[in-house]
Amino acid sequence: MVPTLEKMAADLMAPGKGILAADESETTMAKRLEPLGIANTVDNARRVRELFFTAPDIEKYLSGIILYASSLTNETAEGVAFPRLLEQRGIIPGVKVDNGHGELANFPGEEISYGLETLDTRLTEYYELGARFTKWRSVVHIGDDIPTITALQANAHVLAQYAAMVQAHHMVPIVEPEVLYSGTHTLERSREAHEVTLRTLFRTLESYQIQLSGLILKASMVLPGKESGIPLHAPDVVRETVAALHATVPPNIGGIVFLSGGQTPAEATEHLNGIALHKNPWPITFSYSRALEEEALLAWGGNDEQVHDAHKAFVRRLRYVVQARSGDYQGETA
Ligand code: 5MM
Repeated sequence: MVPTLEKMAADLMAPGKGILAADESETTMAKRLEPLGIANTVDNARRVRELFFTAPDIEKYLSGIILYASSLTNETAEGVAFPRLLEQRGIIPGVKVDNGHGELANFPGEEISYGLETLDTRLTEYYELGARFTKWRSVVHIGDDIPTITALQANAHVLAQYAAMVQAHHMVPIVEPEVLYSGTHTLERSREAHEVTLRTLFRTLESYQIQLSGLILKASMVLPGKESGIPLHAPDVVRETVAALHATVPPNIGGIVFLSGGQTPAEATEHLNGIALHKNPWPITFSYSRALEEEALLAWGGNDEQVHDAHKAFVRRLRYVVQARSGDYQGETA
């Protein structure tokens, strides 16, 4: 029997687990590898993903992994396709389906995401390759007079059309309206930007008749701008993030997964733990990329002799974030 979208979303939000975002585009992969002295070749990007997907015991911590479309056809050194490997381990393969983003004409400093025109055909192809859920990211910049309502509405319409198409293909859409950490704004300004972004998005999703119980929100946390000079204070981040989400996100969505957005692994873990300690109407968990991968990539350095250390660093962080998603994180103990 084909599971319902609601059940598929619940499987991704399974207690004690979360999602790894391993969906870096070529440009983002270069930013991760080059500082470590690793060449950003197609094979090194494949090796990075093999490193994460073959780590011991990850199925205890991960319900799903988001792949980059071209990595759906990548294989391990032993010749096992990545989606097959994940399925065998009981991890649901997903795929990022936006084609990036770029300038929104007439709205300096704001961007719109791309990819709807070819999405229907690509979804058929990705499903055949093993993907069972999808993710689309749009970005929201905070500046003097931005975000504007027009840019938020334009992006919300794109996210809603994406979600409708994905549900028609019987896959769970993750909608990711990332309010960026970069900037000089205050914590209060970040909360305002989150609230207007999410309110606009959910009004639009409802008007497109999206089945909310079969949809997951990938949310950023409310943070003072990275270049603001304002230090991060965990109780403030947690309080403002919870307030913004409670004020704007309907209680009947499938769940909320958080992105790390440039926080350190420890910050992203501590903040998630604080959010989990609140009484929330939706299940919450992580869908980090950088905060899960950073320590392991540093330990690996592109050297096959360091795979064991890299796996150890990755699984250690997974253990912490899994504790945090239930409010059980006690700090960096081991
Ligand atoms: C891994 O980065 C994802 C893809 O971004 P690009 O298209 O720029 O390569 C991104 O969507 C990611 O899934 C989220 O931003 C969460 O990642 P972080 O590192 O913020 O946890």
